[in-house]
Amino acid sequence: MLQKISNWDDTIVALATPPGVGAIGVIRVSGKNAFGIANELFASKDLTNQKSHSIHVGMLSDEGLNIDEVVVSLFKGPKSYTGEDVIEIGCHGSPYIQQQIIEACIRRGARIAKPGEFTQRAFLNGKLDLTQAEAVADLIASNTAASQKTALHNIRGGFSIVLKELREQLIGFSALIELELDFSEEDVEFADRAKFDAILQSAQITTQQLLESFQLGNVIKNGVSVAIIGKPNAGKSTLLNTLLNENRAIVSEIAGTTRDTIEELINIKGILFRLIDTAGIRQDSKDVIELVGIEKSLEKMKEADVVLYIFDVNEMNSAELVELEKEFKKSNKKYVLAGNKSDIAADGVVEKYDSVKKIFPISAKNKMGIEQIKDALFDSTVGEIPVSENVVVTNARHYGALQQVNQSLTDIKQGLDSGRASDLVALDIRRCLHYISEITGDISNEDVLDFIFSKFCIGK
Ligand SMILES: Nc1nc2c(ncn2[C@@H]2O[C@H](COP(=O)(O)OP(=O)(O)OP(=O)(O)O)[C@@H](O)[C@H]2O)c(=O)[nH]1
Ligand SMILES: [Mg+2]
Repeated sequence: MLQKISNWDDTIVALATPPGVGAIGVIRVSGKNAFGIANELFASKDLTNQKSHSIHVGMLSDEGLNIDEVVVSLFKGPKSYTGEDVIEIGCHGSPYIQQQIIEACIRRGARIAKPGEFTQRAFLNGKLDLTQAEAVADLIASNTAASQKTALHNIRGGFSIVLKELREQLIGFSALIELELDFSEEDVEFADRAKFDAILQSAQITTQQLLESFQLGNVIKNGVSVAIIGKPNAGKSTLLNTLLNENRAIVSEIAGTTRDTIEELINIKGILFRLIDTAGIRQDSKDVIELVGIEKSLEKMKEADVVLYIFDVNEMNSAELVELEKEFKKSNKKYVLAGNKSDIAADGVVEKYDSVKKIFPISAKNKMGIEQIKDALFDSTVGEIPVSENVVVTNARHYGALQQVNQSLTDIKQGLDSGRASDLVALDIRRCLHYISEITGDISNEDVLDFIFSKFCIGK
């Protein structure tokens, strides 16, 4: 494991809670001198004599001046988050008090932590592997039940365990091949090729399942983007407001009301959907601003994971609907068709479309058919992704490395099938192991690590 840290002897300090006024704030100190620094500021008792994992209430003061009454928690390394001695000072939630405490720590030799440095130290001290460390960032960023669940699973090493098994299989495999190489002069075959095949197959299945899970992982982490598209006055903004349950967008009977796109989030069955209300698309506009808006609508439609196409049932005709569907199919776009203003539709109007295409009759204004629209959005996107009960890959870096693992496995398999020399097969196995190690961080360069941890917030 990589063991390089710029200032290993440093003691770092940072506010671990969000900046600003709150009921309490927590300041974290980690490093060789954490206990010494805290002790100098804490007059009530000698903190260096206390048991690990204990908490102490008392006055924190600096150069004779009281700063705040605080709760100090002690964690002696290696049984701490970073693996070093860690002190957490719980103070009152005034930014002024927090600043004074941080400054007092700095005067006694600590320095401000870089973003993610606490977790980086935890990684470098072997407390977490890289996938677990990255899961810490994901957990902090989680905003739905699903993203919380996957991040927690990965912090507990869910993904690492699968990778470890894969690695062990390949190492066993590699050992046999290397052994064969050592005795190549004697033309012996130690490795049982049938067993090899079975191991390879199982490794390939695992890798492919992980790769497939990324589709779900991506949706869990980044949500689904939905472009609400339609002609002017179809009711796009009304539908956005109804889905959000608030008057977010301006609605009017004037065609061309929405000019700029509006984006808002809703949670459907634990997944975030990003709704994008757009300018109504029409061919004959002469208004320069509206034309820019229409251009934007088309762009959003292209980028979106799914298009929610809304039309006025009283103005649509079957031929147009057929044409529309063709367009979506041609561009391979997922879509949901909503026939709006069904509240003022004449009898039989809605039914007439059913022979053409499945549409969802709704009334955005009267909140009718809205649950069906939500279900349709979910089913057409998340619903089509195979649900994995196992580990879900949510990280693009992991996905990239897994693709390389998969490619190496294919190369190994081809090598074995075509009777390629064992030393060449051994090379492919090593390449495969290399990519697995890259995911867990057993092999990484410093730039990659700095990049990963710099995405954390300070204090984590
Ligand atoms: N009767 C009825 N009227 C509706 C319904 N939905 C929207 N409207 C009306 O249709 C008009 C246009 O609604 P908007 O939501 O502004 O339409 P839009 O598609 O956003 O229009 P642009 O922004 O101009 O492209 C408004 O007067 C709404 O009140 C509905 O379900 N039933
Ligand atoms: Mg609008």
